[in-house]
Amino acid sequence: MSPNNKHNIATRLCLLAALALPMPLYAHAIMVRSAPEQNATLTESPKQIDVWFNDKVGSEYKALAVIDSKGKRVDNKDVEQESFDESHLYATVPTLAPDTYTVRYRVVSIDTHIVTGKFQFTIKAP
Ligand SMILES: [Cu+2]
Repeated sequence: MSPNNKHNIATRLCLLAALALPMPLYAHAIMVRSAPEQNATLTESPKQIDVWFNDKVGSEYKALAVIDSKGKRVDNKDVEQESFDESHLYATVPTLAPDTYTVRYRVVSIDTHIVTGKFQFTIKAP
């Protein structure tokens, strides 16, 4: 079994444990909120993208990218973690044209697992 497979199984077991326990001691990070919200339709560009997790996440290996419908990365590559709320990451964006954008994120959970995910939002001309 490759180390990769072992990691995947460990991640699944962890996810099951997280679902089974109401308050896991070492949480597997799950995104619980974002701004813009998942699948939101906006009439003007946001100034930044925010994501919040169910627990604080590691300060290393954090990543947040905004990608337009053609696959081009458009954010300012300046992801930050809020110092007084370590569950909160944000990155700024330039003024975005009407399009559907995909936000991709990667963080390290307190339980040391790497968590990745994505969501979309749309900007429509007013
Ligand atoms: Cu985990």
